[in-house]
Amino acid sequence: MNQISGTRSVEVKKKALELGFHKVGIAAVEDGDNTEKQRLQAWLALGYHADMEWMSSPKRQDIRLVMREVRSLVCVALNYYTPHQRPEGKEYAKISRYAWGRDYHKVMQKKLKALCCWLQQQGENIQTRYYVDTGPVQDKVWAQRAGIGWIAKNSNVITREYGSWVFLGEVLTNLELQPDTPHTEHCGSCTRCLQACPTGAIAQPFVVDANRCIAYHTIENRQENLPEAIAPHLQGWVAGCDICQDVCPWNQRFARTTDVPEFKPYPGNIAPKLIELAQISDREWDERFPASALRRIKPEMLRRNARANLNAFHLLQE
Ligand code: B12
Ligand code: SF4
Ligand code: SF4
Repeated sequence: MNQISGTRSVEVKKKALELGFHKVGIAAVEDGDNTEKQRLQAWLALGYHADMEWMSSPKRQDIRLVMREVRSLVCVALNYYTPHQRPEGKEYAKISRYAWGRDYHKVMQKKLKALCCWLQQQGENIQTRYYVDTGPVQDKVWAQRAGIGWIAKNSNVITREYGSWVFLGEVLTNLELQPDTPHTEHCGSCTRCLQACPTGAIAQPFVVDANRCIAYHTIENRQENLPEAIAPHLQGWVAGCDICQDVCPWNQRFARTTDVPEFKPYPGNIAPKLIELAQISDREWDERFPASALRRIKPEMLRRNARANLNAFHLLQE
């Protein structure tokens, strides 16, 4: 049962596309190349994970500690781009595209679960486990190995067909499937993202220092106040930051509107007012963001982020 099967790989990919994933590829679990493990270790040693201690789990450096029997990963990508644009004006708060519609974990998990159920029905003793930013798995590394796209200088995976506006997930299985060729890198001599980042968070091409990243501070930082080095440079962002993706020529040329209805933005997520969010009550927060990835940003964090922007723009009436 566990022999490398080209036919089965084709069927698995066909099923993933039928379930609505926009890209699918397969990576084999092999001994040997430790490059990504070493890069993750170097990133951790520099403290670039900030307060995200969970990033140092040894499992993230060895997929077999996540699932002992794993032989292959079926990697998938789901396009979330919609053509909406944020209005100009300092009064508006900026929410990243990834969080405009329904929580991507929920959307992806439903499809990944269906893929796992189908896989398990294809033979005896087929084991599966799925993740979408939900476990100690390096989603981007596996996606690149599976040929989905390349890890770019802004550290996101870019696909030729959809740019980087894709969520990544994977199914781990004990099946030996025919692997795809890893994707090659296509940033060339471009440095637009490095130049555009307002906080210099792209410490060097391909490497993001979370301590300096607006996305980290608006989503993950739980302190009462944002650091002095970050707060004045938020440029309106209250939930994540899309600057290094917005400036990317691949995104400008190849973004395509998604066919996933759940990613249609919630009303109010494109043009919220900073002043409203700075005063949002816990109850309003709860009602306004149901089944949303924004729920990771607790009401007090959202108020803090909005206040920091108002302060930076000198719009806060004390
Ligand atoms: C931690 C994390 C963050 C942190 C740290 C970001 C980071 N770049 O690591 C913070 C909170 C800042 C963050 C922000 C965002 N995130 Co995030 N995040 C993650 C998470 C959980 C782990 C990423 C990771 O492993 N980082 C550790 C470092 C070491 O890895 P890395 O940057 O990938 O480094 C690799 C390469 O850069 C390369 N490399 C490193 N050094 C060098 C040196 C050279 C010379 C070369 C050639 C290569 C190279 O090798 C490394 C791999 O070993 C993943 C989910 C997951 N489980 O994987 C989501 C994930 C990466 N995030 C995602 C998203 C959408 C975002 C945001 C766009 C959200 C937003 N709009 O605000 C921003 C983007 C910020 C940015 N420019 O990276 C998506 C990305 C989808 C995609 N198309 O790539 C992911 C994959 C979640 C998902 N499943 O969809 N995120
Ligand atoms: S998400 Fe924003 S702050 Fe973080 S690296 Fe990209 S541009 Fe810089
Ligand atoms: S802006 Fe340029 S360097 Fe940055 S990710 Fe896009 S292509 Fe690569």
